[in-house]
Amino acid sequence: MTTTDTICAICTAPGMGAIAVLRLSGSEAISIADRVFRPAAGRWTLSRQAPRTIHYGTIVDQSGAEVDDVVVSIFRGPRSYTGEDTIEISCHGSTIVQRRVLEALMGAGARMAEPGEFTKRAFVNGKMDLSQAEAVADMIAARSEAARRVAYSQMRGGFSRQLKELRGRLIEFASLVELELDFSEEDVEFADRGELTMLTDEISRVVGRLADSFRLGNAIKEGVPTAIVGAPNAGKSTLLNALLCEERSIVSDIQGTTRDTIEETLSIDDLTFRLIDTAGLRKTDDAIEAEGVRRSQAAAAKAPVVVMMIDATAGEAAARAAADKMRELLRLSGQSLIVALNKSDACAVSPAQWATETWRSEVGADEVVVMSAREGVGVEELKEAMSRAVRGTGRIDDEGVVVTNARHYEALVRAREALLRVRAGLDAGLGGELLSIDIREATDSLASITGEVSSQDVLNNIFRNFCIGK
Ligand SMILES: Nc1nc2c(ncn2[C@@H]2O[C@H](COP(=O)(O)OP(=O)(O)OP(=O)(O)O)[C@@H](O)[C@H]2O)c(=O)[nH]1
Ligand SMILES: [Mg+2]
Repeated sequence: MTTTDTICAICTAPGMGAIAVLRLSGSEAISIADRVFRPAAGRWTLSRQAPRTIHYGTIVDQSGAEVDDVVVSIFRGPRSYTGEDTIEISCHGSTIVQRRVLEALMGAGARMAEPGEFTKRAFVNGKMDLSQAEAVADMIAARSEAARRVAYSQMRGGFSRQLKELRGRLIEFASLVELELDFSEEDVEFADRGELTMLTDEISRVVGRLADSFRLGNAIKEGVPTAIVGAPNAGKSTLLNALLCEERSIVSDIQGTTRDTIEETLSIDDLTFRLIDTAGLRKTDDAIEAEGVRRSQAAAAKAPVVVMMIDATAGEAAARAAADKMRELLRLSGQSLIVALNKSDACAVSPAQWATETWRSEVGADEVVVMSAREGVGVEELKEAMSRAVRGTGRIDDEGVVVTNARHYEALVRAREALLRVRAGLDAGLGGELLSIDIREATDSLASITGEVSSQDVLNNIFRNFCIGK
């Protein structure tokens, strides 16, 4: 990718909507547009028009044939998205119209943009930092209100500001420590070790909090995998249907009805859950069912939230035995476990009588919900428990910065480890040379998030995952 030629792309999704937008960016953007644009009235060129004005006219192809009536907006660098001269063309929405306009632009000298190339240019030209550029992709892909909110806050730079400030303070110390090295003969300390310890602790706390928010952030961005597991006939498929308010999964009184995992998304408040109905867990000789059981185990192992369905009609002891058996089969670790005591409508004694707080902690569940999936009783309570399982104590509000990007998370973890080494070094009274290596590693890791330090490979990798036209 060079950043000197002029690029063009269709920015809207193909074949949808009344109007589509194409974009041209680069030093020749306006003159290329002039080659294909005829004003509706008069004889003038876009090149002579003021920036940030819009103009009505016709696109003509290389042979002079009229293609469509359009509206053209003019932006001159650096006051544009990419920081370069940019033209936006709004034409009619059909795929064929869009393609003909694009062909006309390429015929006039523009090159087709690569994925993310507009945003990459914006980054290269200093219009935004790397984490903001990545947030643009998240914004486009946002599937829930929570995902939109965290992407928007990152795009506006909330995340970058905090990191830049922390990094700035660390760099000051790094320079002082490095200055000491120049005076090593004289045994001076420019960097106050007490202050450096306090700063290291403070930054570790912030970096640690950001890194810890990734679990929630990633769940918000991708949707939270939530496995519904349990013995055959516990009512798992009935629950899936009740949550979705549709007959998605086959329900029957035959054990082993569900054989393959079924996945559907569900929004609760502003979160997206990826519900996975699984095959009932039991030992079986049927090869297909056995494969289903294996898939159930795999789904539960990967899901951060597990809803364990138990048929509660046989009473307390049987429910506890079922929970124990399933925990053993699933080997859960680190997941939020919600035990749903189902079929309360058919219970002689309501499970609410025996499913106390003590019972909950004895079966090792984070939450217990008494419900009847068939009658729709307790479904709302279960949704609330699922929502709590994801949010935990972490809050996503307008101010709360949540890390949603795996690359940022890894950089934060590296920074946290380096800071721990700095702290250990300070405690051990290590010399400046050794301290400064770890301080530099921490500042470089933080800088890689905003792109102040980044390799070409990393950049290419990031922008490759964008859509074309952004
Ligand atoms: N009384 C009562 N019956 C229920 C309830 N939920 C499910 N059932 C019944 O229990 C039987 C099994 O339900 P499913 O939803 O197919 O159970 P499953 O856990 O998906 O079973 P497998 O797919 O075989 O593992 C069906 O006859 C349902 O109608 C409930 O809340 N109350
Ligand atoms: Mg089922």
